[in-house]
Amino acid sequence: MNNPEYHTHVRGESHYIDDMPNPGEVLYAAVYYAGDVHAIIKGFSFEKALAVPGVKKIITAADIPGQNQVGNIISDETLLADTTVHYRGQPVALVIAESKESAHEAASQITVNSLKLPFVLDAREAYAKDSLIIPPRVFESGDIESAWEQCDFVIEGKADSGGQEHLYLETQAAMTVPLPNGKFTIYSSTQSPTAVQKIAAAVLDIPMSRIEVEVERLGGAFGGKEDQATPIAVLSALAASLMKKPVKLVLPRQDDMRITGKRHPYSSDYKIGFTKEGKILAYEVTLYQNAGAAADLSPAVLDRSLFHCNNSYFIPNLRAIGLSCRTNLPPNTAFRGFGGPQAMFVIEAAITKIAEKLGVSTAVIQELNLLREGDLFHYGQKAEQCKAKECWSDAAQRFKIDEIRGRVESFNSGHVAVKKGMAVMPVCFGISFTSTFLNQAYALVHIYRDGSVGISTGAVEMGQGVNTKLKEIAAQTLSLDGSIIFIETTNTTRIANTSATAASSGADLNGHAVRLACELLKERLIMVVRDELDLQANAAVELRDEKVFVNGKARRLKWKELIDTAYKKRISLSSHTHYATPKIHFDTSTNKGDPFAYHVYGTAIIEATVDCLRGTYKINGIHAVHDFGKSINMVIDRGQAEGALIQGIGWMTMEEVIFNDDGILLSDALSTYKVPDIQFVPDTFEIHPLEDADNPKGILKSKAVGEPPLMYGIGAYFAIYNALKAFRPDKEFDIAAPMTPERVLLNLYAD
Ligand code: LUZ
Ligand code: MOS
Repeated sequence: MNNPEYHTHVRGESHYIDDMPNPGEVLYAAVYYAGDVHAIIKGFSFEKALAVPGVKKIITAADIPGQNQVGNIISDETLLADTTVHYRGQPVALVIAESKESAHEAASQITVNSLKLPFVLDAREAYAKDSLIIPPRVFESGDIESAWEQCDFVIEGKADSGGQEHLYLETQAAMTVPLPNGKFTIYSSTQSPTAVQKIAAAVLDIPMSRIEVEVERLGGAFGGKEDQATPIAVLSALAASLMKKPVKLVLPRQDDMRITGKRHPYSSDYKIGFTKEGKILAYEVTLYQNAGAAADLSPAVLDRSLFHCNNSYFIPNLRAIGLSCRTNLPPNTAFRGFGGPQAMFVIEAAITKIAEKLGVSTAVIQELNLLREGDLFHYGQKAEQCKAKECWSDAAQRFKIDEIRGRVESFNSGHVAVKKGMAVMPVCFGISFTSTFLNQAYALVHIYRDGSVGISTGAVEMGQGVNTKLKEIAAQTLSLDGSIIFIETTNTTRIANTSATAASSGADLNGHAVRLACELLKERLIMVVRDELDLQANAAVELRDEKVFVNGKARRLKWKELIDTAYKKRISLSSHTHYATPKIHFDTSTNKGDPFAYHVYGTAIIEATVDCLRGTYKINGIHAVHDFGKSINMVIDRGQAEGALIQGIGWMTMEEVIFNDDGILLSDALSTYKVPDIQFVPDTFEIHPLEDADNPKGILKSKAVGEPPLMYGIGAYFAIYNALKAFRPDKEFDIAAPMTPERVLLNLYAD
C-alpha cells in the first residue's frame, strides 16, 4: 500500500497552510522581531508602519486578553515581548494588513527604542554565571568513584557539537478563522495540535473547547514544529480574535530561520576509564546544553541525552550530568533524535580516544563494549531482545568490513595528499516519550453505511507516512481493502488531548489505538453475524477480505450488507479508543525505571575520502544494517532511514549554524546555510533490514523508525576524522562538529 498522497504531492496539488483557499476576507500578519540580543524595550515607533497602505493594526503584548505566556514545560516564554527581549528574533509585535506585502513592509518600518543589556551566547559561560533553565540533572549507576581505581587507564577530553536548522520545506504557518458561535478554528502546521489549542485558549482567555485545531499535513517538521509551531499559531489566533477576521501568518524563510530555535549545540567534558584490553569500566560525562533564552523542550531534550549517553555500549559505572544553560540565543528545541545524537557523539569521541591510546582501531573498542542481552542500562532498564551485536556482526559480514578496511589502508599507502577513512557507528535508541504520561493516544473510527471507513487519530502527517501506516493497520485488522479506508485530518474536536506526533512514536501509539478501535468494531460485527445468521455459540466467525466466514466457509453476507444489517439492528458503527503504552514507568527522583517500550538497534559503516590540501571531502559509501522489526511499509521505512541518515551526516559535516559575537545569526539563508543535496548522497548507499526481526511491543511487530537512523550520521564525522588521522597520525585533533572543510583545514594545519 503506497501513500495515496504521493500523487497529489508530485502534481503540486497537496495543500499546505499557505495554499489553502481563503475563507472570505482574510488578513495577513507579519512578525516584528527583536533586533537586539538582550535589551529593555523603552518604546516603539509605529507611525511609519501604520502609514503603510493596507495596514490595519499593530498588536503588542498589551493587547493580549489572557496570559502572555507560551512556555510548555516551564512558563518562561512570552508570546510577544513585554519589557525585555532575550534574543534576537524574539517576537515583539504583530503587524496586521490587507496583504502580506503590506504587513512585511510595515514590519520593516517599525523602530524600537531600547536599552541594550549584556548577553551570553555560550553554554559554559552561562553555566559559570549560574544561568540554568533547571537544576542540574544527574543519572548515575554503579560506583564510579571506586571504579576509577580498577581502570588501567583513565583519559579525559572534550567534545562539542553544533546546532542544526530544521529546514522543513513548509515554514511555520497558521491561519485562524473566527466562527460566529465564538469558536475559533486554527489551521496550523504543528506536530502538537493540543499544545496549540491549550496555549491559544490561555492567551485568549477562553476555554479549550472553544478552539478547534485542524491539521491536514505538514511540509516537514523534524521536531521544529513540536513546540515552536505553537506561538505562530497562537499569534494568528490572537490577531483573529482582535480583528474578528481570519488571519494568516506564514513566516518567510529568513524570518523562520531567525525567529525559531534549532537543535541544541552541546559542549561536553568526559572522563573515561578502561582496561588495557579496552573494556570500559567507568564513564563520566558533563553535558552543557545551550538551551537558548527559554526552556521550550530543553529539559526533556536534556533527559534524552542522559538516557542515551552510553549509545549502544554497556558501561557498568556511569555518571552523566546534564546542564541546561540559559543563553541569549533563540530557544533551542526538539530536533530528530532529541538530545540523543549530541550525547552519543561524546561517547563515540571518548571511544575514539581510547583506541588512539591503545593503538587499535576504534571498531575493536566499540565491538568489545557492545550491549548484550540482559545488560542493565544506567537508568535501570534491562536490555531485552538486544540486537546490538547481531546488527554489528551482520553489517561487518554482509558489507565485508575487512575488505573496506583493506581498501582504505591500501589507498592511504598509495596517496599522499588525499586520504580515506572509515568508521563504524552502532546505534541504540529508546522508543517512548521519556515523559511517561505522553505515551498515550486515541483513535476514532467510523464505519459509514456504505461500508467505507473514516479514521481520526492524534497523529500528524508530516511526510513521514504515518497515514499510510494507520491505513494499513486498519486494513489488516478489519481485513478490508485499503481503497475504502480513509485517514482524516488531525482535529482536536474529533480527537482531544493528544500528545505531539514525536519521539518516533506516532505510528506506534496511534496505530495501537486504531488497532484497538478496529478490534472493537470487529467484535461487534461478529455479534451481528451470529445474531443475523442465528449461529450456535461454538460457530467460528471470521471477517476476511470483506466477506463473512463461518467455520471456515464463506457466507453470502458481505461487508457492505453486514454494515447495513448492523445499522438496522441499531449496533454502533463507531468506536473511540485509548491506548497507553503498558508497563513503562520512570522515577524522576532516582532516575531509574523502565522508560522505554523497546529499543531500536543498528550499525552503519561509513567511508569518506578527504582532500587534505583543500579540506574538501566526499562520503563514498554508507552501509547499514538496521532493525526495522517487521516493517509495515518498507518503502516508507527505507525513506525514513535514508533521510535520517543524510540529515545526520549533514549535522555532523556541513550544516553550520553560526552566530557572530554580536549574537547575529549569519547562517540565515540557504546561501549561507549548506545542507546535503542529492549530489552529496554517495553512490553506495545500502540499508539492509535486519533479517528475521520482530518486535512484540510495536504495532504489527514493527519498530519505530523516524529518529534512530539519524545517529548513524555520527559515523561520517569519524570517517573524516580517521582520514585526517591517516594524513597526520601524530597530531591530536579536537573533537568538534560540524566537520566543515574549514574545520578540516584548521584541524590539519592550525596548532
Ligand atoms: N519529544 C518529547 C520527543 O516530548 N519527549 C521525548 O522523549 C521525545 N523524544 C524524541 C523526540 N521528541
Ligand atoms: Mo521530535 S524531535 O519532534 O520527534
